[in-house]
Amino acid sequence: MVMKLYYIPLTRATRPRWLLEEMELSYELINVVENPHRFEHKQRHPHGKVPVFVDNYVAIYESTAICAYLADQYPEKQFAPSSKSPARAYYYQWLFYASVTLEAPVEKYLFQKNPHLPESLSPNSERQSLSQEEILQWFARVCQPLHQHLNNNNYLVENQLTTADIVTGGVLYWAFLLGMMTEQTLVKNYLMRLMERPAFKRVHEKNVENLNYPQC
Ligand SMILES: N[C@@H](CCC(=O)N[C@@H](CS)C(=O)NCC(=O)O)C(=O)O
Repeated sequence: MVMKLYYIPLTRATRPRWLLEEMELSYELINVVENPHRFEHKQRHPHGKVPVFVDNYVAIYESTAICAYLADQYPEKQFAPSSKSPARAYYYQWLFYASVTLEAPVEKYLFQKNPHLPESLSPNSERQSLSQEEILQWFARVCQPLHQHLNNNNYLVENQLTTADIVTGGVLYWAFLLGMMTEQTLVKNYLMRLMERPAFKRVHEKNVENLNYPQC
């Protein structure tokens, strides 16, 4: 069975897709937006969201979990340090840092800048709890550890590309599209290097809808 990725362009689903492209694996991309029976998708994801990944063994959701699973399934591709190595601890640290700590202000900013997004995605009362300035300060704070690390390193773990960079790059790309990255020079340079990667370009060039804004 060919692996399947249920997808919407410029959502968090681009992260596992980017990893699949980096790993040069073959997969079927199923654009959920184009699916006239989108309600069927609720059988795959409890909230009808993307990404969802299906192979012979699993049918899972959560973009970071999918990326971590893929890295472990294909150890020969070397997208994760071996499970017993100390590097693995740092790999986990950055994977979780990206999807929990770094992403929080980016998502907050996205909803604040787009009041038209449905209330079902984020309650309106929540959206105005911080000003844009306060969210940008929050983002600058959570970028600090990355900034420090990137002072001496090109990548997050053992100075080579891992899944932690893909997930972090995916979050930073959203921040970049939202215009949040103004002062974080080293972090921005890191993102620019990631965006130069052919696999990243393939994912975004094949973006037929020509979107240039995160989709939530
Ligand atoms: N934490 C989840 C978030 C999933 C999520 O919120 N997906 C959004 C796109 S980024 C979605 O499917 N939105 C469409 C909808 O809710 O109808 C992940 O990382 O996979």
